[in-house]
Amino acid sequence: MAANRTFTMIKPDAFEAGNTGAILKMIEEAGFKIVAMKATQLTPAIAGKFYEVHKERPFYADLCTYMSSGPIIAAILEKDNAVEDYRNLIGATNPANAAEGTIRKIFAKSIEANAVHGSDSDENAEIEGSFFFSQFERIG
Ligand code: IDP
Ligand code: MG
Repeated sequence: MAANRTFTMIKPDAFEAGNTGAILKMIEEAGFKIVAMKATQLTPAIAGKFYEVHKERPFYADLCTYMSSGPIIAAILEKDNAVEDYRNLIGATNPANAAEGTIRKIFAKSIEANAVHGSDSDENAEIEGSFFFSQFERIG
């Protein structure tokens, strides 16, 4: 996956609340192109694998339960400087600390149920995008 791409999920809280369309609108209006997208639901085991880097953190078990609690949207987004620009669009992990106008400030319910995922590096964007999408499920 090229360095101008990032990976996102619309998490169960935002999907359940019917905020998928509003979040995708913000993403497109910020200049990101959707180059892969699907609706799916993670099993606890798949969520555990996706968040394996956090397995020693105290919130890991709850996070895996939460992330498998309902449907999500997974997508690959393309834009110059995609990883950094998308992290700026979504805002801080804890919505209480997120800047005004960011996706998490507007839609997140808590530090755990924080509406969206965004990759934190080009390397992880590649790993995470490939975790969800084969080369035939994405544009380019
Ligand atoms: P990020 O999603 O902003 O990159 P990470 O530190 O990578 O934040 O954490 C991954 C996810 O784990 C967060 O998006 C959130 O859902 C959850 N999380 C992070 N910190 C906490 C916490 O202190 N309590 C509960 N859940 C947390
Ligand atoms: Mg992270």
